[in-house]
Order: sequence, then structure tokens, then C-alpha cells
Amino acid sequence: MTELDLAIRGGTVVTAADSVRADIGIRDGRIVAIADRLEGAAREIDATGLLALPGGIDSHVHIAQAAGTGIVMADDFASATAAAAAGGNTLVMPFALQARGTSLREAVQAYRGLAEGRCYVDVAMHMIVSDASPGVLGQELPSLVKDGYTSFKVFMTYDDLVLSDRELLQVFDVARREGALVMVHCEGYDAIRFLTERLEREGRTAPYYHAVSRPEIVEREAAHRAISHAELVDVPIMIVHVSGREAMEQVRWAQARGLKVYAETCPQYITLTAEDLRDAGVEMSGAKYVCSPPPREAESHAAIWEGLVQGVFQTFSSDHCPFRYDDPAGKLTPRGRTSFRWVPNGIPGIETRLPILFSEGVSKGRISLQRFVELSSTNHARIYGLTRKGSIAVGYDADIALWDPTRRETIRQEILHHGADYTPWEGFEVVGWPVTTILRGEVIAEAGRVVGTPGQGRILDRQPR
Ligand code: DUC
Ligand code: ZN
Ligand code: ZN
Repeated sequence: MTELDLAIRGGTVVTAADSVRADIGIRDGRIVAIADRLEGAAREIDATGLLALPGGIDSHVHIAQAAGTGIVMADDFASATAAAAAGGNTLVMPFALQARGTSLREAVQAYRGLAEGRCYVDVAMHMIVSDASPGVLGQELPSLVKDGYTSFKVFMTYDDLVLSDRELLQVFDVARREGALVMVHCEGYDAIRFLTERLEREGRTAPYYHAVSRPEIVEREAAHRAISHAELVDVPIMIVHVSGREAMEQVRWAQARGLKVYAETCPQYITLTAEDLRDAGVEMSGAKYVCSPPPREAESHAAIWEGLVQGVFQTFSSDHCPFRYDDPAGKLTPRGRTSFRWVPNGIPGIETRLPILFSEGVSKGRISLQRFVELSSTNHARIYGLTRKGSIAVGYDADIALWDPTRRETIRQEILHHGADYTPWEGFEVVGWPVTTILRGEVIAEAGRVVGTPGQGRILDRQPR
């Protein structure tokens, strides 16, 4: 056997199935051996006392996305993927956003152009379909799915993105025919509008009222509607960013009926609450936490854990959607002071997703290491068709994160690499930290520093399903 390029020695190798103390041998970017003891490697990493986990896959991130007049997203592909690498990830899945009335294929090409040559971790693109016109449904969408863009997101809210029920059914029908997976943002447009207008009439316009304008009922109703439409058309769907008990129970109900309904949740729904949206001393400070769906009541965290433990959720993603706080092109946009309705929706989280799940889940004894690996990597690869990704096995890409399971860290903006100027988890204490991230056999982040190069991350082409 020719010499290994790299041997990772002495760590505990964890997959979704098991844990075993073993060396990992890597050649040409792939795992070629897992054994008790491997000899003959050009380079070695001593992983004694560390866990070797599959590199994190974050299948729901927004990067460099067009975000409305005068609003700029805080991350480009370089900063977002550098932050991802530092946070133990080796692959992220952002969206190519189709603006209504424009070509979906051109959107895909434009976002690929933004990513090309700039990424520190691998990237596989989803699409956002905002325009269910005959040309999109009849030609563009089927041909893009055939080209390997096998997942896309649709919205049940937002003026510029919302699809009507008929359009949702039409899009689901294309997905069924072409074998694509539809990710659904479940919040009901009309109910949110009704509540927003009423709150504004009452002068309740501070960031906190964002949460009041989008209560759990609104998410539950939309989740039920999306599930019903999916059943009607007989197509699998992924309900993204489930925030609390109400929507979680809709998913559980659908799964119990045998429907192919997948679900995702995110760190904000096990750690933050609607109270975080209240201005704390400083006017508009609650804007830092404005995201959709909004964080719920503290009791809701237990419901999300129930879903994580019972297998209602298959993926745990960040929904990274970063805006700078102290910036007129970000959370402090002048219009945002007139109403919560104009505060850009989204929070940064690409770098903190994994430590939060590890600490709150594994270190606190709520989930096993195997479940952590499933939720953070393996299931993302399986569901979105990422071959040779999401596990540590011979033949797989050598995408590995070495974790110190006992390391205590306090999340602070100053240690992060994202483009935002704050983190919603400032001061949050965790146990367990990713210390080295390896992409196709090359170290891309270690000891809190990003050491890879832009362009090392590839834009992956997926196979039609
Ligand atoms: N939905 C997302 O998935 N991300 C940010 C904002 C939103 O509404
Ligand atoms: Zn969404
Ligand atoms: Zn999102």
C-alpha cells in the first residue's frame, strides 16, 4: 500500500452508528483506512483525547443574498465559509435566490459566480423559487433539477416571496415529477399581515412585537397546510426551522400517518426566547434577535428537545442569515425604527451551531454522540444527496472535525469569524469545542484560526435523485 498522506492517530471515531478508538488513514483527500494502528503516513495528527466526527454539514444558510432595498447581508462566501470552517463544518448549503420575474437559472449562475474561488468549505446550492410562472414550472425548474439542483425552498410568507396555495401545489407537483425535495418556510402570510397591521395601529412597533406578529398558531396553520398539500400531491417535503411545540406536533402527526415529511430545527429554538427581542436598556437592541420564525417561550425548548430525541427532526441547521447590528444597512436600518416590520429578519449562527448542539445536547446528556452526528452531518448528506459526505468511512471524503469534548468556552463575538458585528449568544457557555477542521485531508481551521485558503472549498454538483 502506498504511503498515506495523513494519519489521524488515537482519536475516537464517531459515526451515526457507533464510536470506536481508531486511526484514520487518508490519501488523495479520501479516507482509505480505519484501523487500530496505521503506519507510514507523510503527516500525522495526534488526536489522543479527541473525538473525530464527520465534518459538520449545515444545510440551511443564507450567504450574500439580496436582502431588500438598502439592506446588505453581513457575509460574503469567503467570510461565511471561513466562519463555518472555524465552527467545525466542512460543507454548507446556501440558496440561490430567484427574484420574482427573473430567471431561476440566471440566479443559480449568479450565486455560483459569487461563490467560485472564495470558499473555505464545500458548498452545494439550493434554490429559492419565488416565481411559479409557466416558464419556471415548465422549463427552468425541471431542467435545473435534472442538472442536480435537487432541493429548493418556497415561502408561505413575505410580500416578495410568498406563493399562493395553488402555486405551492404546482411547485410540489414539479418536485414530485422531477424527484426534488421542497423545503417549506411555514408561516401564514395573511395572518401575519393582519396581526402586523393591528399592532402598528396600536403603536406597538418595537422589535419585540415581531414575535407577537408571528405566534406559533401562524406557524402551525402553515405547517398543516403545507403537509396537506404535500399529501395531496404525494411529494416529500422538508419543513425548515421548526420553532416550537405547535409545528413540531404537526410534523409528528404527519410522520405518524406515514407521510414523507422531514423537519429541521435550529439553535435559536433551544436557547433563545421571545423575551430576547425586548429592548434591553438600549433602544432597538431587540433587533439583534429578530428572525423568522421568532424564538418562542422558554417551555418551547423542551418541545424541540422532545422532537430531537424522538426523531421528529432529521436535521439541525443554523439558518445563518446575518446582518450587522450597528449599521444602517443592517438591523439599525432607519425604517426599522418606525416598525419591526422593516427590521431585516435573520441572525448569524454558522459558527456557533455545532458547539451549541454539542453542549446542550451531548454534554448535558440529552442526546448521544451518534444522534449528534446524525443531526449535524449524516442526515444532511443523506437527505440532500451529497455522496461521500457526512460519515467517516472508507471511500468517503476526508471531511473531519476533531472535537475536544471537555473544553469549556464562552461564545463571544471577538472569537468568531463571521461578518456580523455581534452574536446572539454573547456570553453563552459551552462544554465541547471543535479544535481542528479537516477538508478532504487538509487542515482548514485549527486552534481558533482559519488556515485554509479561499477556493479550497469546492462547489459541488449533485446527481439527480
Ligand atoms: N427564513 C429563513 O429561512 N431565514 C431567514 C429569514 C426567513 O424568513
Ligand atoms: Zn425561512
Ligand atoms: Zn433561512
